[in-house]
Amino acid sequence: MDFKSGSANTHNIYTPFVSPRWLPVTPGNFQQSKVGEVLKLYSEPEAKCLDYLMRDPLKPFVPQYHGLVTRGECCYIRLEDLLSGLRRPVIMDCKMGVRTYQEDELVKARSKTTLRSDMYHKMVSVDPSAPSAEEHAQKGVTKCRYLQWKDTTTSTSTLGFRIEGIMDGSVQRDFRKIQTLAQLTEALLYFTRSQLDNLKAYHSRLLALRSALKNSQFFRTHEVIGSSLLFVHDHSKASVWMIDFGKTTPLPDMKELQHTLPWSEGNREDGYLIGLTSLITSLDQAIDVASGQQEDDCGEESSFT
Ligand code: I3P
Repeated sequence: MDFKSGSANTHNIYTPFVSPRWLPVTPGNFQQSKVGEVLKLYSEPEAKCLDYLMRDPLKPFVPQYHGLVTRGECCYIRLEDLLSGLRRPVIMDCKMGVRTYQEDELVKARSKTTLRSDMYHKMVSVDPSAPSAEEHAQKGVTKCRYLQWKDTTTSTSTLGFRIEGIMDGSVQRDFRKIQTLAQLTEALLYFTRSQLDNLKAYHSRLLALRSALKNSQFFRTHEVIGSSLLFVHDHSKASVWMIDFGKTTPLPDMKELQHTLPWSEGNREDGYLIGLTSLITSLDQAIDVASGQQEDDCGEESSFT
């Protein structure tokens, strides 16, 4: 194609660091469109996935895809705006899977050693002892090294997903310390302010998603990397969406994935269902805690009546 397109990135529209609505960090990647639609810079892998998803049982869990549009010299993907009509949405972005780099990225990284100073600095700001002596001397790390480091120091490699950010007026991105289901449950209670209706709505939506994934030809035949589940609630309305397919690719040779198996290089397993199970289990626990809190509150109220 003749127009500029996006790299196979997984940046999403709704987390505020890249949103056209709130402080864009990568403003070129997104554009406002007519009401009810957002435009995301074109990437071929993502457009192909969305096209397929519109004919798959996962369709109700994905923002509706309305084809492509050209603005100036750039091409954009036209997507349903998941926040349309919401007055004060609270958002959580969970990046799914036990790894956030493609097997191809690993292979390329072995032959190409482009150093990223931005990633070196991000690494040092979290843990000054993380880079090797050589990386300190170069003041740079490869992208793959950074992504692998981030995956193993967050819940990605243990729980099969990580919370990338929560937006409730202000943005919070520091969920790196979450390593256990108990800590995840706490984060979910914080995100929903222990509102039982929202917790239950999220829980049943994830159960419905799990059933749809079982019946999905798309899911069986794709390595899903760097894709997020976007949790959105606004007062009582709560829903979850699958977004960001820039690094999701079809498997070669009619191969199919389980999405539950541990990854070893070559098997292309992504651990997506490991992450989904962690989320469902934790939501179960959060519902128990919130129900208990509600009963306590009722008990306290009735003791005064
Ligand atoms: C970014 C994050 C993104 C990645 C991006 C990283 O790190 O890992 O997933 O984009 O790479 O900078 P962080 O969240 O710690 O800031 P992709 O998933 O699209 O590779 P990039 O800077 O090359 O876009």
